[in-house]
Amino acid sequence: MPAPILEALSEGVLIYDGAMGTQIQAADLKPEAFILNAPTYEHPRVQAAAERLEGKNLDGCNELLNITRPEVIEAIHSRYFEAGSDIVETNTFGATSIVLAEYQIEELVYEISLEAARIARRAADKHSTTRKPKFVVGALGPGTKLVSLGQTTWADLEATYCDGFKGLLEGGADALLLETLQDLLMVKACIVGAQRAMAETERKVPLFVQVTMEQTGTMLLGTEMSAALNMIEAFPAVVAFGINCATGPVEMAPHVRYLGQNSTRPIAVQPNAGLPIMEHGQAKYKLTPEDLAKHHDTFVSEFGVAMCGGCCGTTPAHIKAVAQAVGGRKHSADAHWIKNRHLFPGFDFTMKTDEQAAAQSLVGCSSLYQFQPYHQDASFLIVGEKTNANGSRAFRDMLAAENWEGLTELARELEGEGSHVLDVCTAYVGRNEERDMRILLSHYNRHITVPLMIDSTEWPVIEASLQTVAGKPIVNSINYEDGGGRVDKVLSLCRQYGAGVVALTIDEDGMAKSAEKKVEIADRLLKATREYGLPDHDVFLDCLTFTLGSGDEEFRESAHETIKAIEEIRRRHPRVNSILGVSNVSFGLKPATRQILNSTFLHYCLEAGLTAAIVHFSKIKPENQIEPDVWKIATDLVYDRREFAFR
Ligand code: THG
Repeated sequence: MPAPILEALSEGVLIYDGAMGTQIQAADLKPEAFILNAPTYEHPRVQAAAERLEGKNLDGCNELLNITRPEVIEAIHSRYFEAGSDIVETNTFGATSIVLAEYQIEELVYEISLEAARIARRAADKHSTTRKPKFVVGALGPGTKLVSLGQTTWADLEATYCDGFKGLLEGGADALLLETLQDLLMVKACIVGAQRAMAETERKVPLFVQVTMEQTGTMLLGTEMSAALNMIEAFPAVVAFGINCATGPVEMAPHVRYLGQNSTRPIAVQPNAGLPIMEHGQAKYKLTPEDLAKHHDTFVSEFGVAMCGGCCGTTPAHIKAVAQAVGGRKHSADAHWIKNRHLFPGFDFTMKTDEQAAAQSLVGCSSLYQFQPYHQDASFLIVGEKTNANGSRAFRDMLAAENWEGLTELARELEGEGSHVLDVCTAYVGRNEERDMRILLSHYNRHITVPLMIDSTEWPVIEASLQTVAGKPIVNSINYEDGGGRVDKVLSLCRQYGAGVVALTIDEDGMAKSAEKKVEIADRLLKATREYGLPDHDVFLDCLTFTLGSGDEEFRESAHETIKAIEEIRRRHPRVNSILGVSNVSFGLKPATRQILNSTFLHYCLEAGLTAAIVHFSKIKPENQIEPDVWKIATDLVYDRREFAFR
């Protein structure tokens, strides 16, 4: 059974409310409203805070009004319902410990959220009819600190958003909303916090996410909409996605169009009443109700927007106009999410069939800044190999010296050479891999624009890494060496934090040598990734290759076996990606020889259907830059044709 709010959403366009802050100001409250004073509060922690604060005025803390002036907040919700809102947001924009600490009441997150949800619930129940139910969305804002800039931590965010959402859930919210979000790393921490709140309260409701696009056309830290959407779609719990605040509908239009063309989830849009105009030192919002309604009309009919509302400067009059224009309208048939709706009955995104995954327009990964498609026209997904403690002396030396700036510079160089993704590994004997990953990735998160591949076999390192990089990374890697325990652990991390995964053809007997064995393990790995609901396109099968440089008789066929396996896997699982650490093929040979063998081997792997490769890209040469006789020798070596002599 889909949640009631989703059932209503499936019928047609739903109307959100407008601004809360301006309505509170208009209520012309006396200073006492911002003082916790009565010793009669239901909650012991609120009573204790009242005593401790000794009548201190917490002017500006609108969330406090949920405790001190519930009737004022309820009246505002009621005015929005009367204007035509189907949904109101709880008065909890700043109900997190980070914001409430500014008023020395950081311990009241839960109580404030609980009361806020109860207030909105009362208003919703009073205005509901069987034909037209009204809904409460428990909404938390971004707070005042940016985790990607190190101003707060993942753990603090996850904990306080979990707390706030628990109050909202227990107070009766029909759905949860994260709104006005500015930092993709924060988005992830808050989504994880929301899911924890649902698990701990045993109340599962839909989760909605809305980001804020600044006038510059990106999120505050420079994130493009494509990166935000790509990351969000990796979280099955997020049922609707959209934007609110910062600008009016005119400035939002390009983003709304983008979502209409690319989002598989219903779209929500809550613009400000235009850009603010300063008058006597005060921001004034001038967009009229009729104009807001006109823009929403376009958004709904042309871009398939499913939930319409307003943010700063919008009033019940705005909502009334919007509700009259688009309330209950059937969804436009052209929107991407509508075209694919049959794939998501009840808007349930939890298990992805391959068909559902194929509906996704944004197949790829992302950084804090950018979306990176896995499929590169006329090329392959180039994964830079040098940001690896085992793969580069320069990297290792700088890691040992804790030269984070130098390590960042090295990553920038790889980016400049054309790498689409960087493989990052800090596993180095005698050092703390997890600590090094945390520090390094917090630098890369901010300063590197391409997405990252987290190269580690230890799940605690992987989890710490997933809590440090924004966007949607790729985890490198899983295998069946230990029989499957680690596969399960790491796949559940990929699902929880939203990541793609590299899967190696290694099992209890070690690294697969023959093509048959590689294909067999690949099938087993794919069975697991599908069980965890990872779409096929987020899986990179790695058929692995041994070095041809040892001269060992046993390994002469190994490159050819790898090529055959790549071909067969491509045939069997066309949507799955494949990847190789190409340089492994030439370990032990001289640098000049390695370049040639790596280039030749990569060439044949790509012909066989390889879609991604971990390489030192500037050292890869195309066939036409290698002497034909040298190319032939390298080819003979790759395919183990025995007439050559190779030194
Ligand atoms: N599959 C997956 N991940 C992988 C590998 C793989 N990660 C690690 C590795 N293999 C791929 N990365 C590298 C990185 C560097 C080298 C080889 C593979 C390399 N480095 C030079 C050397 O060791 O001689 C060092 C050069 C220098 O010091 O600068 O060859 O197969 N999924």
